[in-house]
Amino acid sequence: MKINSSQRILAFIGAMLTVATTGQAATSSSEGASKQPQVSTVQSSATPKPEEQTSKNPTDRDSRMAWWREGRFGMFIHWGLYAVPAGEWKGEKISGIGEWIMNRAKIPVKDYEQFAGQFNPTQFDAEAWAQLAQDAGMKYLTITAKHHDGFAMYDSKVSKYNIVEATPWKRDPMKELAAACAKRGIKFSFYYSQSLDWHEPNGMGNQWDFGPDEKKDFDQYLETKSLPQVREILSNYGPLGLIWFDVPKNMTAERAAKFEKLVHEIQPQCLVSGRIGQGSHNDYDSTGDNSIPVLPRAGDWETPATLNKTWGYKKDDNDWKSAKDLVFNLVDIVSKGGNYLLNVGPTADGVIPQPSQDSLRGVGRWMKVNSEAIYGCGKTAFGTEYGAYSDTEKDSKGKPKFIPKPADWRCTTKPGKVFIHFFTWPEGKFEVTGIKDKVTKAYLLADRAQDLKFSQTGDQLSVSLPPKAPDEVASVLCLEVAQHGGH
Ligand code: FHN
Repeated sequence: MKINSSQRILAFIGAMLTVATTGQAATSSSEGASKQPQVSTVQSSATPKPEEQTSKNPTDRDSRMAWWREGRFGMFIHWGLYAVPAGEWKGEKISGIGEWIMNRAKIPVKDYEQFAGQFNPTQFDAEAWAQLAQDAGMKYLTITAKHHDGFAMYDSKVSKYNIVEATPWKRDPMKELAAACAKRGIKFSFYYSQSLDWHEPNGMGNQWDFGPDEKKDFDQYLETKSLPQVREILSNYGPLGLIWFDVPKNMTAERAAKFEKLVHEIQPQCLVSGRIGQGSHNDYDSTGDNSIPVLPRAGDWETPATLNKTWGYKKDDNDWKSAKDLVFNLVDIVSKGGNYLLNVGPTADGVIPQPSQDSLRGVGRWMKVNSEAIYGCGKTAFGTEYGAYSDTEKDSKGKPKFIPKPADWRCTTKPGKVFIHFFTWPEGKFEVTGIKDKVTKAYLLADRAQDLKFSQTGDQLSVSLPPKAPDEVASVLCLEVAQHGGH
């Protein structure tokens, strides 16, 4: 196969690519989304293009976005009544992602409501959850205030269908979690499903109890539940990092603008995630679920991703990603200019499954040594490491096919430093072409005291490496450069 230089990857940087990544730890594109027949879950058409994003006052946006761009790594938590059935209804295993069980099994509202009476998470420990996020090196935490099932996981005065009024537990976990995050400098944030609400006659999505969505008074739903609940979560839990809206079915630009206005009226610093609705109302873009662009991408964006196959807890889903997979994904995403929002799905007892904890702590051990090459880092200084588009082969849509290279290494950058993350340890030396700046020093983050020999001729660099990789997950080479204009 031949790669035409005109189709070299840099020409494609910034393209809206949401094809699954090709590396060793690649996750399938929109694996959850594909199991949800009724709604489109990839919002690329509804989210602004990067140039639209930056058309808002850039200084203002830059200052609001600063913590998010610095953090790069966040915890997503899907926790709700769906953790009670945990993937099973009337003795049958229900396929698909756990938090969609009400929809997938067409459970009537009256039956689903019964799960509230069984939800008693006596083992919930806000400190332990926030500590896990901190141990993993995560800088923000986003938890479901209300998912599509319509159940508020906080003390809501707008709807009695909430964790304080409808469960035997009677506690508001969000107050405790907000405090535990604040204590650790983790930005606390809420997920809120603004459009789908299977509990309400005028919310989108429940056509088995309430008939076709087209016949519903959707604005009545927005005005009486969705907007008032968003007002509550913005008013009662201190400063929020962001609100993560999701699945903007029927969210016209006019409707989305109401949500954006409300957020900024109450908390001007709070960010708005990518899936709010049509028009330019968000601060950053969200890729499809578990979808990592194949190449670097312009603008601010984030990949939301699962640790197994589900978001909400499902007792039979044990397809856990390893710490090595997760580190690869984190590095891969940061090297392309994005953030990684990684999900845990606690049980109805209030426990984050042990395999999730183990993998996240594995990431944390790697971060202890190497986080300098993640926090505040930008895109690769190269671009050739990913592969390139073929000028002869076409994909199923007739577009040039992307031909990936083996995911041996990735690169992240920050002013004055270029980091090379090795997933396959090179024998003896690492050679690369395309380095723009003069390298002044080279060392491994795992052994900072030991300077490595290197030679540079123009944009070609060769660095001598020890025979054995210092870290079996990923070893990071730091190149200090005299000047770096790569990001
Ligand atoms: O339908 C939801 C799904 O349950 C989950 O919350 C994910 C997380 O990104 N978002 C939607 C699907 O894209």
